[in-house]
Amino acid sequence: MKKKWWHDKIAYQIYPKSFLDTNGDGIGDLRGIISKLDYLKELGIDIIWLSPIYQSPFVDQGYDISDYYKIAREFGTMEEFDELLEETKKRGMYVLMDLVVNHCSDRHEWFQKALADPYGKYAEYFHFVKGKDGKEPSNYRSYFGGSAWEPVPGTDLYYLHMFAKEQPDLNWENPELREEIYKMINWWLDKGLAGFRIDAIINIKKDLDFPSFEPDGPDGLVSCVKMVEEVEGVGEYFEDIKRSTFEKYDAFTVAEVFNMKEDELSEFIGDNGHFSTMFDFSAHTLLQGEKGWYNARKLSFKEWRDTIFDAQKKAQGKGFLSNIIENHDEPRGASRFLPEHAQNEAGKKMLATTSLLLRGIPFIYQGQEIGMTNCRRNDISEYDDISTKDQYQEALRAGCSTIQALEICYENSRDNGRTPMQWDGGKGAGFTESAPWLALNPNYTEINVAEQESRPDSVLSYYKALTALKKSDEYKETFTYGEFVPAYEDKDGIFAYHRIWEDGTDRRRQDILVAANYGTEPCTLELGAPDSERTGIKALLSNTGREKEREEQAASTGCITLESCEAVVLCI
Ligand code: TEU
Ligand code: CA
Repeated sequence: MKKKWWHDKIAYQIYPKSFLDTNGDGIGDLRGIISKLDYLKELGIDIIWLSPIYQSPFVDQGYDISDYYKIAREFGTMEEFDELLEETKKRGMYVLMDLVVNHCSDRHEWFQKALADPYGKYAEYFHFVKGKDGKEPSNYRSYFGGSAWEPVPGTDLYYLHMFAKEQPDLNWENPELREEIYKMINWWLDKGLAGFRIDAIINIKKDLDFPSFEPDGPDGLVSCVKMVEEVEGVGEYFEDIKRSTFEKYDAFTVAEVFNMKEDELSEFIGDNGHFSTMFDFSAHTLLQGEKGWYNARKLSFKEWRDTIFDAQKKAQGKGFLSNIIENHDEPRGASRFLPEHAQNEAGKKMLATTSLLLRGIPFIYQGQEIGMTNCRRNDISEYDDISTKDQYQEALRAGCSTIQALEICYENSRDNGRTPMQWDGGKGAGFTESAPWLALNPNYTEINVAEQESRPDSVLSYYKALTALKKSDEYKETFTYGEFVPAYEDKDGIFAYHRIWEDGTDRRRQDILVAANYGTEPCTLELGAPDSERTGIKALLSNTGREKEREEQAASTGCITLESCEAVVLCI
């Protein structure tokens, strides 16, 4: 594999609205981000991905862009953005923007012009399609519920929106539209961006016949994803984008891809792939319900671990995945992936250990580094997220009580990841001095940065140790390029793997074992016969401060015992 500048980097996702408010309007802002760059640097972060900060009516929290060339007033000014870029450069850091080009906002000038002249040039920027027998052109359900078609007033046309009706889909078939988008991407890259996280990109290719499919729900509709799965040729668009933009700048791109066809991985993220990398969502999609959140599946440890292992094995030798525990669309990983008995600091550190040292680029989501958790609400009106509101109704329609439906939102809501960052234990959690745009998780009094910064055994301190280890001169090569080899797969509750690196030229070899016990009982692992060239086993990190103890045990018995919720990183 060709070496790339971003292979050994650690990334961090900022959800700007909830990061830090510096002007007292309850909304996070660019100034807030600038003021925390040293915090991120200390955490070991190289790349910062900002969820959308463009001008937007915020129907879908900025994923509905009304002007791609403007910074949302709520977040600050273009001058502040330039300052942010400059300040990150000073610190040797990189910035990614969110590229949302499957759709824009219905308030975007293009869409406004299209509505004003539904048969004119700008209508061609969207999918304006004639209805069938006075009804929608097809039976697609949008991702946020209801028909994916909305009437164009005063005509027999409908426009397509795979997400909210305020997010009309762009017509990628139109070369003029593509040129507009490329121009915009290059404009941002010229400013000095390192690249983009690319939103919902698999959806850009449509079957222009818009065929209807067998309904998959009582509403008589079928998820619009069905059309995406059936249609061929999205890769040609991806190549066109890459050649016209990213490639010229050696930009880093991380794609949000669901529903990729099996066997396309190399095409997507290989040496000459469409993108630098893409998120591994395999563990997240595993839990998705067939019908929605209300029938989301319960997690079995083994299935979860095996799914991650599978994704790792498939990517090996092909490309680099980007590994996440959570993001702004997902519940908090500490609440979702940790079994009840492990929902504590040791458990959170264990989850970090097994995730961050996988092969690939780790993306830490804001608040994950202090172990922020899901947040319970008492009424649906306390939620903001458009998808949560839809899924709540969906659960009620399926026969759930309001209490059950709220429980479902507690477990699955996208707002779980969007509650404001918990900087300290004071009023407003150090996030704001006024009322936050979305209510804080009340546990900020216990879980917050200030408390954890002052405590060497905190989750935050551990994250710092973990990123430092991953980037250390001595082990960096292995953590970056080392082969991923699963271990002790037959042991109940054990999540373990080796990272093995061999340098063909000077015959150096490093074998690092990452092992964690997600079970409730202690478990002993045999380390195998010692290698003749081995100079001794070294414990590089332990989430319970047992480095010495495990080293001695390994040296004297050839085994290590992991207590429940214990994780250890050994160089063997
Ligand atoms: O998400 C794309 C997407 O497919 C989501 O519907 C995802 O499946 C869902 O959020 C899981 O609950 C991206 C963004 O990450 C998301 O925030 C936006 O709402 C969406 O695109 C539309 O831009
Ligand atoms: Ca603000």
